[in-house]
Amino acid sequence: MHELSALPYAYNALEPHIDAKTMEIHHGKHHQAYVNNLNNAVKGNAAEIHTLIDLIHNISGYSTAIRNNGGGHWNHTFFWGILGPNAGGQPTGALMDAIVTSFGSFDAMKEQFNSAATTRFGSGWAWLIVHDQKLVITSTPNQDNPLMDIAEVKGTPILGLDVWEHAYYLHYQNRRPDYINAFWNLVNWSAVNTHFKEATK
Ligand code: MN3
Repeated sequence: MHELSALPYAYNALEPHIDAKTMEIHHGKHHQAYVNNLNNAVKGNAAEIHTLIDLIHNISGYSTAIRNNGGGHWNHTFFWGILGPNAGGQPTGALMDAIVTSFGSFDAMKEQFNSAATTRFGSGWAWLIVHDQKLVITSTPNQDNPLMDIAEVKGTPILGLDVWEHAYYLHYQNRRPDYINAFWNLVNWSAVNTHFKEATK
């Protein structure tokens, strides 16, 4: 049985960048629906005994419902974890060094990430991933992610941004670039650094 975890902060904790109503609907309705639909999709078949991460890694072997809802569950759990109040700024240490090595500067990485997030047509995600011990920016459609065996660019996500309209439409309407800029004020670099260490050890 897959379960929705409580948010690690209050619904209004990310204001003014992401409003409380958006967070309440995003976590309590959208994420909950991915969890419920995933449970329904695995019920009584071979997928039922597997962990979420096992399903994700071998997603080509499962149904579209498991791909969409398993991806939705994994992606949102990851996303809540790399956001936080009193966050933003820049990373330090080995992560900052890796960003400079891979992109030239922190701002150049941001620019490339923003471009991936802005140009992802329709619904999907932008990612900063570890790929062959290097940092790479990519994006995926729908609820796919770079851990999936079907991903065009595979790797381990250390930062991700949900660019589905449900993530920003109440407050930003059609202004996806404003939402993307606001996102940088919420990045919990300490959590991103933990993912980076895990992915490069
Ligand atoms: Mn979402």
